[in-house]
Amino acid sequence: MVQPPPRDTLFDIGQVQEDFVFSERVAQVFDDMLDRSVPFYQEVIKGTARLLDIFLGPDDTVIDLGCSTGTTLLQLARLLPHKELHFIGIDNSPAMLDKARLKAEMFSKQDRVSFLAGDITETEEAGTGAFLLNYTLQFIRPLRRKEFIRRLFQNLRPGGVVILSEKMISHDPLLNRKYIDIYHQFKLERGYSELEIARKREALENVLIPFSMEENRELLLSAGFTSVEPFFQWFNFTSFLAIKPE
Ligand code: GEK
Repeated sequence: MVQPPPRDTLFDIGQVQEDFVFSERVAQVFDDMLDRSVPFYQEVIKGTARLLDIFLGPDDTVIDLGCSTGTTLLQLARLLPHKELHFIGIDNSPAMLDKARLKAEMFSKQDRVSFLAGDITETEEAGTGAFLLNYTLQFIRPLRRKEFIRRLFQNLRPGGVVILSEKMISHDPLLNRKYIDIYHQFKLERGYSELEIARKREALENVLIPFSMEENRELLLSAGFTSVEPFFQWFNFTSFLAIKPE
């Protein structure tokens, strides 16, 4: 029987006092953390599956950049068995990759899904069908983002796609504050305490640097993507589809 993931209490008992890092302790509770911290996480994966079903062909490769414990790729492999896609996850946290490999074995998906250690900003995989960049660009230094997105564009085959999901800021100060309040409420409703939320926000302060919708859109357009459209939005969380022209 599949056990539920261990509960995320990292910021409850003050286990994390320094800046946030993707450590062994974080990896252990990560699935529960994502489930309770990312609005409509599963819906975004299902939406991604619908889009990949349209834009990818048999034998295409899907690369998940910042794949963490592999949840997205394993779900996609389950949702798109007819496409015969190859799935590769890349992450630089060994603890996350250990969990991802274990889950791939548990769900008997190790033939289709592989996980590699590496820095995603150095990705070199010419002819890729799709790059997934879900809640990860926000951890890349802002000055490096333009070059990184350009590299992804170059490595995609014509007609290939990027899926970009991020927490975003609004340049309207009132809306920005209200969206953050609504997200705060979302986490309270999922069992996090005020103190846990405040501690995590502090730990992420210098680590997670969100861009606005416009800035993310501009990053994609300036790299050469032609169609750049949001396919999902929940207050300050947005997912984009960007298509490389044929
Ligand atoms: C999901 N996409 O389930 N190179 C490689 N990995 C990195 C780098 C880097 N430079 N920087 C950060 N990471 C996943 C969730 S989590 C989002 C992504 C979050 C990795 C880091 O180790 C972590 O596993 C992941 O990016 C970000 O949809 O924790 O909010």
